[in-house]
Order: sequence, then C-alpha cells, then structure tokens
Amino acid sequence: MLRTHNCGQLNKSNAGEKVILSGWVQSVRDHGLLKFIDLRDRYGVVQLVCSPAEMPPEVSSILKEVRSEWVIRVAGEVILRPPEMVNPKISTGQVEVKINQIDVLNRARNLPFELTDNIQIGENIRLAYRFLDLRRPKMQANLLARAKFTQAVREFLTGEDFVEIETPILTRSTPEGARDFIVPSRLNPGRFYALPQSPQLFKQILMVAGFDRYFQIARCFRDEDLRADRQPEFTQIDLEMSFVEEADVIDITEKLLKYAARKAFGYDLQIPFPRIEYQQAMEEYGTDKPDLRFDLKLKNFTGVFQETRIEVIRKTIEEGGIVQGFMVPDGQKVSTSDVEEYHQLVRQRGLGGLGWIRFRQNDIQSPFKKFLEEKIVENLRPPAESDNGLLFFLAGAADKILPVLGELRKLVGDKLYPSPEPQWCFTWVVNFPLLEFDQQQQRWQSRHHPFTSPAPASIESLENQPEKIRAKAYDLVLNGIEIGGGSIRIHSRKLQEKMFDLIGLDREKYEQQFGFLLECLDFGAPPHGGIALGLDRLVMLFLGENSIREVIAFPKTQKGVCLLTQAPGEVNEILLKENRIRLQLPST
Ligand code: AMO
Repeated sequence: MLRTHNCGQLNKSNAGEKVILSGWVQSVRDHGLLKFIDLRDRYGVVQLVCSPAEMPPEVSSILKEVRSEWVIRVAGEVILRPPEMVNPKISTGQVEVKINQIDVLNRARNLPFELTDNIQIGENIRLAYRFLDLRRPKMQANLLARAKFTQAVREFLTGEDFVEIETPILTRSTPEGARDFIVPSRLNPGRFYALPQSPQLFKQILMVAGFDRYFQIARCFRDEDLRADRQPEFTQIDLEMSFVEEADVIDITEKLLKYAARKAFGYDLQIPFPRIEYQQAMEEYGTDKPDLRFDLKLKNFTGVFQETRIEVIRKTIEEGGIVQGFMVPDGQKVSTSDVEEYHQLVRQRGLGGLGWIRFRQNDIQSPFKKFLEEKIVENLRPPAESDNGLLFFLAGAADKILPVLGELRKLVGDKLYPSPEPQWCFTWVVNFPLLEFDQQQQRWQSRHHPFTSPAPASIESLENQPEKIRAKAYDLVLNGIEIGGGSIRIHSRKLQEKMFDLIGLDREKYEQQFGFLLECLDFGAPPHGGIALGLDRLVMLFLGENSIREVIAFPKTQKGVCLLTQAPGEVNEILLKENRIRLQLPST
C-alpha cells in the first residue's frame, strides 16, 4: 500500500495509529540524534521524525541521501508533539510521525529554483519547469481556487435550470474581432476548420433548438496580440437564455457572481452592480472600461476656455473640438517628474502635449501661466478645501482626446490611490453604439458581433444614420478590466440580413458563411440573449494577481509559445503532404 492517509490529514485524534504516507520531501533537518523530514502533498505538510542510529542500515543509508523533492513512502506511528513543539500554522501541527520504514519512490535532480512563494526568477524559467512551479503553495492555491470557483458556477447555473452543453472545437469562423486559428482538414483537401473564438453561433442555435437555458465552461481561441490579461486560448463562462430581455441576463449574471464569489473566495459582493451608459463612461472616464475604485472624473471645460487668448485652444474649439480634463485633489502628491511622464505619454499618443495647472492658495503654476486669463483660472479653481488641486487637461477632437485622458486618469489613479484592501468595483456599461466606423476599410463594423440586436428605438436609423444606432448590449467591467460582454440577439432573418448588409458583407459571402444561422432563424427562433464572462480574468482579479498566466495551469508566452512543450512545433513532411500543405517560409 502506498498510503493510508494524506499529508494534511493527521491530527491528535490519530495519535497511536500506524500509518503509511507518500509524498514529496519538502525539507530535511538534522538535529543531532534526531532527523526531521517535512513531507508534503496537495493536502498539506506533516513532520516525520526518526533517530537514524536506531534504524536498520538500509533505512539509515536512505536517510543520509534523501533530498528535497524526492518522492518517498514512509511507515510509522503518529505521536503527539511535545506542547512546546506544536506548530499552529499547519493542520497537522499537533502531531508528528515516528517512522520506522522509508522507501524511495523516485529521486529528483537539483532544482532550478526554490519551490517557495517568494522566488525572484524570470517567468520563462517558471513556465519551462511548470511542473515544479505548480508545486509552489501559491500556484497550488490559485488552481484550487479556480476549480472551486468553476464548480460553484456549475452549481449555481445547474440550480437555475441551465443545461451544460459542449459545442464543437473544430468549426467554422465565428466573428469576435480576432484572427482565427485554423486547422487543415485532411479529408477535405484545401479546406480548414477554424477553432471557435467563442461558442456564439452554437449557443444561439441551441436556443432555436429549444434548450431555453444553456451554459458551458468554454475554451475559446483567438489569434491576437497577447497581454497580461489575454491568452490565445482562454475560458469563458458562456450563457444563453430564451425569452429574455437585457435586465434578465444582467440579473442572473449578478446572482451567479455573488454566489460563486462567496462560495469560492468568501467575498460578499453587493448587487445589483451600478450601470453606466457608454456615452457617460466615455465622457467621464475616457473609456468604456471605467475603473471606479477612484473618482478623478473627467469634466468638460470647453465653455470655460471659449474666449481664451491661447490660440491653439481657441482654434480647436472653433473647429468643433473640446477641452476636457480632470482635477487631482491631492496635486501635491504628483511630482514634477510624474507630470513630465504624463506629458510624454500624451505625446506618444500623437497629441501636442498635456495642459496642467497647479493651484496654490492665491496663485497658480502652469506652462500657460502667462496666457491664462484671471477669469478662466478662477472658473477652474478647485473649491477652497482642496487647495492643492492639480488640473490636467487636453484640447482636441473628442474621439482623440477622451481615450488618452482615460489612460492618464488610470495611470494617475493607480499611482495615487492604491487600494489597501481588495475592492470589487463592478459596473455594467450599457447602451453601446451598435456599429463603429473602420477608417482603414472605410466601412461600418459591429462593435460586439453582428448578431447583436439594435435597440428598438434605433431601428429606423439603421440605414440613414448608422452612427446613431444603439445596441442591446452590455459589458461587465471589474476594477477597470472588461470581464464580460453580451447582448440580446437578432432573432429575425430579415433584420440579420440587414445587419450583414450594413457591415458591408455581400449576400454571397454571408450566405456561405452564415447561411445555417439565417436558415435556423427562419424556423421559429425565439427571442434570446446571453453573455460570456472571462473566467481567467475573474479568477485573476479575485485572487489579486496581475496576470491571467498566474491562474492558468499551462499558459503561453507573449509570443504564443508553450515553453513546456515548445508548441507550436514543426510538423513532419508526411503530415504536411497528407494535408496538401506546402510551406513557403521567408529565407532566414
Ligand atoms: P467577448 O468577445 O466580449 O464576448 O468575450 C467575453 C469575455 O471573454 C474574455 N476574453 C478573454 N480572456 C482572456 N484572453 C482573451 N484573449 C480574451 N478575449 C476575451 C473577456 C471578455 O469580456 N460571444 C460573445 C459573448 C456574448 O455575446 O454572449 C463574446 O465572446 O473577459
């Protein structure tokens, strides 16, 4: 037998029992006549003790050799630790196991890094030796928490009558705005599957098929540039419901998050989450992913600057531009070099420069000081109680300056107001524009995906004023990071075709790509809608991590490489031939 108990299980009620344990050697300590080994497995750590001099020679020789991370099996008796030796930090801290037998199940080479939480090594080494990295307590805890969260999601949704259904991985392209990963089909030469960017079309079809409430913990694949919160394959909590309006999807999502966050992390989320209109989010936060952990709202100062002597600003306003900015109440905490850094950021984003005014009791400091009229300064001056205000502002076309102000607001906020306690500032962003104009391709494109329903009030604008159409779409944002998005879908074939026309797909193309969906809408498609939440991002945020790689067992690097398996790898000639693929690589 390899074990009677695991390493986290023994306590004083087991005193006197004969046990067999297996696990990894965490540490070995020599204390003169006694030797201590900490034995570890997923469940915990238990202290083993023995006196090598009293052991048979074969056991003594193993005890001399045994090292960290060897896998051993021991047999012995559970004994109570003397009171002064009790370790309250571990579950087995009241006991130890006096061993009389030890077998080596496997040895381990010298480790490339220590398996503790405070390691200072590059992430690439961690990823190359992920099997060791995942033995570290933090990574074990992260993956266990993720599993617990997923389990709670399943529990909640199943309890709400959702049916878990798997959808294909080898499929056709689903447009979610990224490039597809493609897989050649040997049986259909010259044809390719696309890996799903999301299960979007299948979940809609499941509604037409009458399943009413679907969910899936779905793997999605997107060939896009990678960042700390983006992986080429990631997991969504994907839902779809029939006979619902936006409020129904929003309501069930809030309840789901409340339930799962409490069950997995013990957090008590306050629902309902606040909602903010897209337009307001852009004007007040300069982004559709507002971070509400700090205030620093943007304000419009166009009126104040209307008659300014400062030529560039007056001209900008005359040409339809705006002046927008935000006041930092604790301006004294922003150093001159910080201001310079923010100014550089603004220039990198292609804007002339950052306007700023430091308010002092009866004075100001600003690069524009000489030109700023008294009246303007007084209109901008913060209330007396925040004497140290520092105002940042930009002048220009709204669509150019708002996103930069948004970025700046986040930079300043993150630096000035780091939250000492974890904070869960969720917000829904609603009433999005349905379409956005793609300057490069000179055509309208869906902001979410082309299956999103326009808001009824906007249907009449469909053809004449596409920019005015609003979508029945909602995004969920947590601490400034988009963690979910969804919509009510189009369930009429006519409207769906109109939408494809609007985004410039010709009939032949959409019939070929989405003919199955259009046909299905013709066979009694119910009104339906849904949402997908980024599971990796949610778990990352709940665990206070900075990257989703910390909550994914085998993530890829920035270049999309798995350092453990070295995927993507080369393929042998035969396989290429069978798939009718000839490589044309640039000569190096
Ligand atoms: P969307 O494209 O907004 O919606 O995706 C939903 C959520 O998935 C997460 N996400 C990612 N997480 C990690 N790495 C990525 N590369 C990545 N891309 C997206 C985000 C995002 O909010 N079919 C629609 C949903 C619907 O309409 O029901 C969809 O996929 O947290």
